[in-house]
Amino acid sequence: MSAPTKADSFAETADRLFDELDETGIVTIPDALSPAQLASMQRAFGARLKRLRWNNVDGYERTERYRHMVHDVLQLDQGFVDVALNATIKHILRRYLGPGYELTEAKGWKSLPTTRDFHGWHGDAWYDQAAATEIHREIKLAIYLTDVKSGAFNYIRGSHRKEHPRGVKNIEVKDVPQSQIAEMYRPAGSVFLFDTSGIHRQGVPMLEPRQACFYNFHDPEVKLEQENVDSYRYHPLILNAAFLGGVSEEDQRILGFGRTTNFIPAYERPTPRTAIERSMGALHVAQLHTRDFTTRVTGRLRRIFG
Ligand SMILES: O=C(O)CCC(=O)C(=O)O
Repeated sequence: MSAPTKADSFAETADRLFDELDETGIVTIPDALSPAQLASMQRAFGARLKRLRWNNVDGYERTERYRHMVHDVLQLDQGFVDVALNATIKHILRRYLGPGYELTEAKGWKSLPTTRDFHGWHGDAWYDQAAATEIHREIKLAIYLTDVKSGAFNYIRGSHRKEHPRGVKNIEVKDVPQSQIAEMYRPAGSVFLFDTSGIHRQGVPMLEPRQACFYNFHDPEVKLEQENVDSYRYHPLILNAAFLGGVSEEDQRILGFGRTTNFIPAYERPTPRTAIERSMGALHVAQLHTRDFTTRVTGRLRRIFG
């Protein structure tokens, strides 16, 4: 018998990881990021976490108490694109989701320390369940950007593909043995995949800030839940040309090049303008007027006296 080739061992490893994902709903992908990639991603993500997004400054979005959101992370650093197109991950996703799967969302957040169970047990509802004749497949890829020693991602092994995803009350899972729960305490740079129909949550308590990204992969032809259409959650990916050199045809498909299925022309978020937004806008304009006035007056004084 001839010695196994590099390609054999790659496929064998990827198939073994696929089997684990298929059986338990969750699997860790070893060595998905190099230390240099991780450091660069951490820097880029950290820059976005420095301040709230406002006017001409990029930053995080804050619509809830315990999380700072960073959307569209594929813009931020090459590593965020490379991990989505990692050969082992593609091999697994092709098998699990079928050849037409795409990356449909790439975002991350900083979770703030709290003892509140604000992101409890659930399966991710994303497709139109009334129209669905099956439990549609979706995989999330999780990337830890900080060491996670508390508030880890939790997943009930084997709970995937049992029913349409929904919120799950604590009482419904009270008899699940601890040994069935994957508590993903892991160092920064860890990457894992999970089937989002399985029951999962952000663990409590969160004792220190945690930074993590979650990517979403599914078949873009599946009809979305209306709420996700209204919020434009699965908008075409926002990409950065600097990171797209030499992408293969398959990678272009995964990144949704040219796909307009979920594009909404002239989209406006159906959110009423708040008093805070109006006041901030008015204050900002007042500041611009003052600056302009001061510049003109000092210019005139300089011309007269100077
Ligand atoms: O932040 C976490 O650990 C939980 C993430 C989660 O529940 C999700 O992405 O659906």
